[in-house]
Amino acid sequence: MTYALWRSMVFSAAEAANEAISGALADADHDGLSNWAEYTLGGLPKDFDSSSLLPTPSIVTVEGQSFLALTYTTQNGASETSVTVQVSGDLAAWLSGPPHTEQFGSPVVNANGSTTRTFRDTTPLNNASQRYIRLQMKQQ
Ligand SMILES: [Ca+2]
Repeated sequence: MTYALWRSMVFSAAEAANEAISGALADADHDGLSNWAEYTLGGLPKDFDSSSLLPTPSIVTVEGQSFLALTYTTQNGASETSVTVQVSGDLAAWLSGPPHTEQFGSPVVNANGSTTRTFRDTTPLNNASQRYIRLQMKQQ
């Protein structure tokens, strides 16, 4: 589903024609998530629902070592967006993909068709003075 199709489904015709309401960077419900993030994460852009959509950080243990992890859910069929978990030791250089991050556990397909995934940092917390993790969403 393209952003344009989603936009036409979740907004009225008048709202869909108004960039300030339904544009990708607008936040129609003022919940802190842009419409693009709502499209990516399966939100309802006219419901104040960001708290249930935000990625969830955690610490996971692998072979006795602790790692930062991030769990997030994406809307299936959001065809124009890509999601990447990124890690950093200094908030300046953000890295993703092998060898910096790896999937933790298997993806879970939810009853509503969305998919929940967890990715973890590959740098152990015990070996680093600081580690950070975030979710990047971008148009593809
Ligand atoms: Ca919003």
